[in-house]
Amino acid sequence: MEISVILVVGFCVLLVDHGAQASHQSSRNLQETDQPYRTGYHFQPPKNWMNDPNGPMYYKGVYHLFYQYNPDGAVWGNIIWAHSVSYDLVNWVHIDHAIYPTQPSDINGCWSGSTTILPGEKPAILYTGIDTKNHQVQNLAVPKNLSDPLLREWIKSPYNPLMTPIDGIDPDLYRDPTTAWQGPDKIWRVIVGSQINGHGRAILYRSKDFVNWTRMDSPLHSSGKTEMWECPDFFPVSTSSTNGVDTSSQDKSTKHVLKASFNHHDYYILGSYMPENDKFSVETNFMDSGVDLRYDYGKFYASKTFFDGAMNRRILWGWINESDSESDDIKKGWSGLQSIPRTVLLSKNGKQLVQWPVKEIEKLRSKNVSFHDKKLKSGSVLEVPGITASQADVDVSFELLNLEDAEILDPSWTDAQLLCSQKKASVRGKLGPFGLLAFATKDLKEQTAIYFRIFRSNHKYIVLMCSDQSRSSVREELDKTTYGAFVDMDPRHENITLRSLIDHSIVESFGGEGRACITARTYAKLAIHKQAYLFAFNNGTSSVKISRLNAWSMKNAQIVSTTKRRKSHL
Ligand code: DQQ
Repeated sequence: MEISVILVVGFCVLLVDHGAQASHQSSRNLQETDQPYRTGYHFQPPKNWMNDPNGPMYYKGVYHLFYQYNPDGAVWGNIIWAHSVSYDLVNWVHIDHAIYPTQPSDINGCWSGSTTILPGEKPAILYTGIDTKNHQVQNLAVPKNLSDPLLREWIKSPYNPLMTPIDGIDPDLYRDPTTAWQGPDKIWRVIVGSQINGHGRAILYRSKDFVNWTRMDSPLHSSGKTEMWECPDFFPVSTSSTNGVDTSSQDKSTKHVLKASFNHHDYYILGSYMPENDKFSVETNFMDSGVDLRYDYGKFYASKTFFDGAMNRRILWGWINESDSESDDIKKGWSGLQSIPRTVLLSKNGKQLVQWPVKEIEKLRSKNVSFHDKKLKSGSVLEVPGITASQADVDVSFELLNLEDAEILDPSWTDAQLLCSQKKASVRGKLGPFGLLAFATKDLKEQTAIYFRIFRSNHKYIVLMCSDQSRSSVREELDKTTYGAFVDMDPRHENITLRSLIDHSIVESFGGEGRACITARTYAKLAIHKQAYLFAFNNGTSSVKISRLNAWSMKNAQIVSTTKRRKSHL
């Protein structure tokens, strides 16, 4: 029997055996009544707290996502690795938890980590354990049964912990091992996030056998301008093709990306890596020279990539935290979403990454509305009718009719987020603000605006992208931070594009074909379900044209549970 047939049968048995269809049905009913903020196609567990994505991988036809999870409540605590599997990155089955405290080296928590596929197609997880002394240490776990494509059971190494906080490492600031990579010398390398003497640092280890690890004298990289680095990620991107690159690839036409999570954001830098001496020569540094490269300029943290060999692409997952309060989360019974998985590539000019939602998500598109060549005169608000505006995918392209109308950029306006928070969607401009109003009531009392403003600076045009949550809900107590990013594009040569994935309490927006991404969490009180509308708008004095707009209602992803969990960790 073919492996795919076995898997289909296996999944079906799991689904039927445990009445998963019924549980999905009841959670959908819940969503439509008491739970306006639960999502239809973003990944969520049925209940409780979720944070970082951990160890994503593709193995024998199945995508695996592990994540930091509290099995006992909707706030952070009792952290274990929950586990879900999928054929398509869209529909998921929650299976038994993979890694939970059992050993002295993880008895107080199983924190973030990564998967490496060892030769012979053998996955291995390196993760941070919190030991009996509450110290952070690094542990190894491997699948019990490699012929089970769902990898349901994991065995911890008897040699754990493999790496410990000695020789000046602070035991509270030492965590989140990356996917390891093998050099041409067949030796494995891995980095662990830390803070030493107040500075963020990627401690480098090497190993011949994946069990005995030696710390290198020099870190892979460090920065005097940041504090603790959480969840580092280090991987190659191709400079010559749009394919993803395996973490251990020896391909020379690559650059390397180092990502670190700090200050509530995921920042990255680009450079060239030489495995011969483990030198990473960077092009720019973290928080340096005004270049502030982030995966996402809104909510997006503790992300992780993996190489998907089946589709030759690198995929990025990020944790999207809530913007409401802890007591709201306890009332909702859950907290945290995962982003839609995104493909990551180097941009054509090689200066940054570009991201795009995985193609598979498009299969959820159903009813479509489209228009072409619609002029948006100054002050216009145009409804995008006939789709489920609370659960939608929108792709729009704006043509600028009078570029010479662009306002002059004051040279002191270098902080995009600050500029957006001063020039919110309600503040009239010349070329912009124009864009979309998501989760809007008919009277626009509630609205989440994602929009652009175009400025001129000497002979260049500057494109600012904003996400303004200030009117996203009549509830006052929420965090309604406005986010912003400059989009590296020249509007003389291309239209301004925006793709937004709207899903009940989240809007993930991709500007300029994925050169700037902004994710927002919103909690409309009035604009929910059928009371939510979607509009295109132009609040600038200069007209713009929608050269094309496509919007789709999105179907629910099938995200189901198959197991009756025991009360605590299992
Ligand atoms: N979350 C994990 C840590 C990581 C942090 C704990 C980042 O391993 O540093 O849940 O969100």
